Amino acid sequence: MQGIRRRVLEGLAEGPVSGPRLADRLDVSRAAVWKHVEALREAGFGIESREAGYELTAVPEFGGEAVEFGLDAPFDVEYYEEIASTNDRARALADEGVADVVVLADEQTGGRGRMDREWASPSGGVWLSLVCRPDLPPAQVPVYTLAAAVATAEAVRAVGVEATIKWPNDVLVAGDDGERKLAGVLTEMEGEADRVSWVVVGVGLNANVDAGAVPDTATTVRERAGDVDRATLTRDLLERFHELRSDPEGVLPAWRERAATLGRRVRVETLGGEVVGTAVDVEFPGTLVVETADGETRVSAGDCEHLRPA
Ligand code: BT5
Repeated sequence: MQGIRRRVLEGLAEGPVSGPRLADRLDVSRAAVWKHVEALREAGFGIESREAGYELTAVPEFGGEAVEFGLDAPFDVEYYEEIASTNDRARALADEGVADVVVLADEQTGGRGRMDREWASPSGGVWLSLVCRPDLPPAQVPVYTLAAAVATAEAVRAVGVEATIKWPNDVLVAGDDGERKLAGVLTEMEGEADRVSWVVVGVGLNANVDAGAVPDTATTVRERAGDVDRATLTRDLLERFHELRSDPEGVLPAWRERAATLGRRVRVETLGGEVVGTAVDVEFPGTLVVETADGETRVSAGDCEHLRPA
């Protein structure tokens, strides 16, 4: 949202205020205030003109403005009711040089997982991609994936879903029917040997979505806790992610606290082959330490499966 529009909205949120007074306070013309009020109405905000001035009476359910309203993190949100993939749009924005923009969609028609797997993205989810330009060497980027998984797990726990994390990027919910996937993270980057140019962190969260609209191995917030206010949930997720990224070393303790993988027997498919053993720890920037029959092995990327105890 433009800076002035955001300030007009903040002004309205404080209580009824007349157009001229708001114009004075923000040091813009009355015509500009009127223009922004109209644009906010267009975006779904209820703004009544009363004797005491403009009054904010309703906030849109979801969308860019709804998420930015009261957001305590420096992100601009670009919203789509439908898009092929928010990661693709975020990559294009990253190439243009932007930073701290979130591409958000209600529905994706070409959502992607890792290695070009399909990601089911029906209407009602939270499908978003953050464009970041961290001052990090490329080798440390995995910590962003962990940070996004922690932020997502914590945000859904706040709405009553007991989520845990499977290394490296899956947010799971355990139940009688085993562990099911509630959210996933797809991190993509571009950079040189010593410095990252951009990182796009994509998060797909099955929010107000029927369980029948996602794979059998998946679950949704709707199925576990009923529908939620997606704007509040998204804000919470973004704020937690912003806090975590500002302290990369602090991500690991938070991740360990939510990990379902540590202490479990796992099978990890890596490019170099299969690793089977007990997952004993995660090390910066996101390396899984597995105790195998032949000793300790470190895995930096791969697909992890939780096995039954031997
Ligand atoms: C992931 O991949 O878990 C990363 C998913 C990232 C999706 C977000 S949505 C916003 C942004 N824009 C994009 O285009 N992508 C990102 P991976 O670990 O490879 O898991 C993929 C597997 O999860 C699939 O092969 C299915 O088995 C399963 N799956 C597909 N859709 C799912 C869903 N909605 N919920 C849970 N599991 C799903």
